[in-house]
Amino acid sequence: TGLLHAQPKQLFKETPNEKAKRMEWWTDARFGMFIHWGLYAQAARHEWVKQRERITTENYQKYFDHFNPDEFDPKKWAKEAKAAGMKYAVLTTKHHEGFCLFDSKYTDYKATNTQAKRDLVKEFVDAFRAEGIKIGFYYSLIDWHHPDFTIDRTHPQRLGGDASEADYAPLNKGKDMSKYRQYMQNQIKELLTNYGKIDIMWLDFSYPGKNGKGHEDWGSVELLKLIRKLQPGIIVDNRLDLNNYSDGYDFETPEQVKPSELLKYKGKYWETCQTFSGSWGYYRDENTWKTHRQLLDLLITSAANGGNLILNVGPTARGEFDYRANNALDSIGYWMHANNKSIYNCTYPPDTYKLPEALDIKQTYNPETKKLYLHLFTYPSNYGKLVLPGYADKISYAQFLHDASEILYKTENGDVILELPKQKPPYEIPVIELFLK
Ligand code: FHN
Repeated sequence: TGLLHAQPKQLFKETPNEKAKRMEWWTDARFGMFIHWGLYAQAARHEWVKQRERITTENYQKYFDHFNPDEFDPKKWAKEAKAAGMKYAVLTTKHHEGFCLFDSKYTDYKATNTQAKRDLVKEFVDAFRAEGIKIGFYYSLIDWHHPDFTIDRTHPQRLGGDASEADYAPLNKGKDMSKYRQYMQNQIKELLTNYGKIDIMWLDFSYPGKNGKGHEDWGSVELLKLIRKLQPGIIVDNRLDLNNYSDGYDFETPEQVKPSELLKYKGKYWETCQTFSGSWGYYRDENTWKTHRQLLDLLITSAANGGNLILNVGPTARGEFDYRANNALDSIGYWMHANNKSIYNCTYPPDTYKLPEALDIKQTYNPETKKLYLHLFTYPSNYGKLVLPGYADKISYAQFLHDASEILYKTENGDVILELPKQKPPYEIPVIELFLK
C-alpha cells in the first residue's frame, strides 16, 4: 500500500553524544546482576507459577502468609555480585504477581506486611551501593493482583493468552484502567524518590493495545516523562510501549538468546538478559543449568559485539542464593578476576583485525588502551603454534592476560606466529592480550 511509515517523534532533546556520555558507565560496565525475587520463590516453581497453574489470588495468599526471608542478607548478595565482576544490579521491586518488595503506601501487598517486616528494596540499595555497584529497579507493568488492571492478556484466569479478541476484553469488568495507570505512576514516584540515585529503570513488559494505541493504555509517555524528571541520568530499557518515539528507550533487551544471535545488535545499545536455568524466579526442581563455558560465552560474545550481559539470580524464599547460583557465580568470578580487562571498557575491534572463523577466537578491543584481546575458545593443538594472518605489522607485544606472562612470537610472510605453551592455562577460555602498534 506504500503507506509512509510515520517518522518516529522525539520526546526529549538529547544529542547522540549526550546519550553516549549518559550511558558511558553502563557501556563500560558490560556485566550486571539481575535478581528476580518475590512470593513465587515460596512456590519455587517459576515466577509465572500463578498464571501457569491458574492460581486464584485467594489461593496465592498462602505464599504471602508464609513468606519469611529469615536468611536475607543483601550484604552477602552484594559481595557475591562484586566478586563475580558485576558492576550493576537490577532487583524486581514488583513482578507480575503484584507483590511489592518495597514499602509502598499505595498497597498492602508488600514485604513490610509479611513476616519479613522489612523494606527489602531499601536494604538491597544500601548493600549494593556500599560495594560500589550501580542500582537498577525492575518494575512490572503487568499486575495480576491489582483490581484495576484491565488490559491484561496474561492474567492467570485467562486461558491461553494469545492475542484473540477475548484477550482484550476488560479483565476486571467495569474497573477503570486509569486507576492502575495512576497506581503505576505513584509507585514509580516512590521508587525514584525514596531510595536516592537510581541508575537503571527496567520496565517489563507491555504489549500493543488495540489499533496500536498501546502506549495510551499504559500511559507510557507520562510514565517515561516522570521517570526522566525524577532521575535525569537514568537509563531505561525498551519494554514500555514507546517504539513510535525515537528516544522512548535507551537499550534493547534480547532475552535468553544464543550467543550467535547477538551479532545483529552490533552498533546499537543493548543488553542480553539471561538466566542460569530456564526460570527467572527460584525453581527448586529445575536442572537445566547453563554450563560455566556457556555463561562465559554469553559474557565474552556480548562484549565482543558491543553489548552487555545481565545474568539473573533467583533467591530462595529464605533470601539466599542457592548452591547452584553460588557455584556458577564463583566460577565466573575466578575467570573475571584474571581476565576482566578483556570485558570492561571493551567492544568489537575495527574490521582490520578480523581473524579466520576457523581459529575459534572471539575478539574484544579496548579503544582507550589500544589493546586487542583474543579469547581462545579452542586451544591450539599443533604444538601451541597460533598463526595470526596479516598481523606482523599490527602488534608490538603479546602476553597472556591472566598472569601477564610474555608470549614469544615470530613474524613470517606478514603473519604473526605465536608460540603458546603446550599446556592450556587453567581457564576455561584463556585470553591473549595483544599490544597494538
Ligand atoms: O515475564 C517476564 C519474565 O518473568 C522475566 O521477568 C523476564 C526478564 O526479562 N521478562 C518477562 C519475559 O520477557
